[in-house]
Amino acid sequence: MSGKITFTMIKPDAVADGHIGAILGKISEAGFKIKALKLTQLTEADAKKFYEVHSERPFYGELVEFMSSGPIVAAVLEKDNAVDDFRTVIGSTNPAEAAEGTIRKLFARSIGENAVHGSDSDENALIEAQFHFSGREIF
Ligand code: 3AN
Repeated sequence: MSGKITFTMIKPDAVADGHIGAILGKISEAGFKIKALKLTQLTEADAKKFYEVHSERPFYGELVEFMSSGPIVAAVLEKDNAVDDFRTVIGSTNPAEAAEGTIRKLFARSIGENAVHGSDSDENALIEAQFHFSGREIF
């Protein structure tokens, strides 16, 4: 699967704001195939582990609290060049700086509550997919 998959979450802000359908639509229109999908909620411990690489950053506590504050949609997506192409589709971390038409420009509330997660490398895409899904949940 390496090079062809990425992992995403529709974050609690976008789920609460009713954007699940619209975001999945943008993902499909951009040519990604859904390999795994679920509505779920991270515990505080899950969010701490998932974002461990950011544990020294000043926003870590806020990020963990936000990401465990409500339901999310987790998904594994497949496409050639999936990681980079998906980061283009979601846009910059800060929605104020995100390109027109990107998911964050359209749906994010702020830099912290920024609608979607996208893996930053092929290696992390696999780790993140396996964090959320068992083998029998990925098709
Ligand atoms: P990206 O999600 O675009 O890869 P990262 O990996 O730098 O961005 O940050 C991970 C997450 O941390 C972001 N999606 C966002 O929710 C949060 N975050 C990043 N920078 C900030 C910030 N300056 N203030 C608050 N939250 C932030």
